[in-house]
Amino acid sequence: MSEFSTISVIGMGYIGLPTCAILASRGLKVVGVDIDESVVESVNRGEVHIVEPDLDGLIQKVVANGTLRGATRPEPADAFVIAVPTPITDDRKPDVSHVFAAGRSIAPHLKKGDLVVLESTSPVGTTRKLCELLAGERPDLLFPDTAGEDADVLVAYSPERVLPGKVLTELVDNDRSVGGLSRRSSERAAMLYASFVNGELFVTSAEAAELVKLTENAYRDVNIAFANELAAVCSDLKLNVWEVIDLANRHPRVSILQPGPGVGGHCIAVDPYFIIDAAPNNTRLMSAGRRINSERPYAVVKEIEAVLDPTKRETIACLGLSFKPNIDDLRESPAVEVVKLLHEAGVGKIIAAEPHARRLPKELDELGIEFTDALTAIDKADVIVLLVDHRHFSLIDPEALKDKKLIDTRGLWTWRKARKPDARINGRSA
Ligand code: SAJ
Repeated sequence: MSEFSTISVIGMGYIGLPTCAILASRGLKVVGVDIDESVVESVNRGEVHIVEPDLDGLIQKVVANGTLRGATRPEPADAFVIAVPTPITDDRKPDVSHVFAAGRSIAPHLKKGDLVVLESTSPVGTTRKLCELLAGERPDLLFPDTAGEDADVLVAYSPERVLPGKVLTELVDNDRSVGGLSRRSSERAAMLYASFVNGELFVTSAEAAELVKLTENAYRDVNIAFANELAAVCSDLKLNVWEVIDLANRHPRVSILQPGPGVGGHCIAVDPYFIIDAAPNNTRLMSAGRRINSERPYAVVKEIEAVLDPTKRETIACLGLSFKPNIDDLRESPAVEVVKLLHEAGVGKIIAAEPHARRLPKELDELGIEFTDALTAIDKADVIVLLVDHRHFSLIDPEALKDKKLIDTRGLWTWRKARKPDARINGRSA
């Protein structure tokens, strides 16, 4: 099998763009394709449209040296990597229409020997359906779903599993599952990833690789739900959940995650539904986990309401809007949900602060929520609700919080920062 010379990455979002950059940095000729013209234009100027550490410098470099170029339509290549969004519909069914649209767009350019790899998080069976679609569009070529090892075009699934904020290192260092629709498909896909992955590559079936990806995120969701359930239990029993978790985690086989105002982002809060949809009668735990996590913002609002003085209209400062610490991504953010629910409840005057954003997201701006920096918000507020454990907030002087009512949904000020050195009795300091 020959080496690859040109790779086409379909979709230049949170995964596609860093993948373009890494492939191009290994000397491969990469064409990044996106239907959004503004994305293509910005990439061709050597700029990035997403926030990810070190990505800007790398994109600038590979565009300047001509190894990466953006285009709005696919062109012939030796390998096509599909990294497009797979959201859920309003009734929580997987929406794989972008995957199939990408398939239709590359079909006319396929030739004998080409590889197609799907990376998007997908319901089990999607890679096979994609292959059937390609075969339907190109009856002149043989595909592995029917021709097996005699196929002209090779098709595989290999999920991304990188953590936003650490994408460039995790793309290279993480192990990867590679699931081909034939042995040759797996081998060819593994060869592509071997060009930039230092982690191990594990070959399996496309269907197993699809479920592996969904399982990783469903596992984390259920584990966060456990921490969130424990937070509710501790609230009933008037115990500090952070202390309980901290101490339970001293057990060598216990590792409880952190509770918070809910689970956000575009992966963990979404992917379990792909499994639930496929096996509704056997996913009671995952469904319960989803419910527990989605109900968290309501619990936070109740907690806020409980500390408000009913005789006056108090000011509530909501600190942090992103879906997790130290990033600017507000997608599916439980913090935004809390602010919206508070507004709906009509209690108090709400001020929001998010050090990683220049303005409020439209959905909150339209509600007339005030937006300021954290210190101003704290200064004006009677109640302070910490929604995201940004590093920035851990630097706030505790003096500024004195005499304020605090709801610390992340345990940043009330436990992690004020870790109890006096909790040990064996003389060692914490
Ligand atoms: N969260 C908690 N408590 C915790 C950990 C997280 O409440 O102890 C919340 C976060 O605040 C956030 C949400 O969960 O709202 C998700 O954050 P995350 O950091 O756990 O994960 P993501 O969504 O940024 O990235 C996940 C990762 N998956 C796993 O760790 C299994 C990443 O590796 C995947 O590549 C990514 O989903 C994806 O694209 O699927």
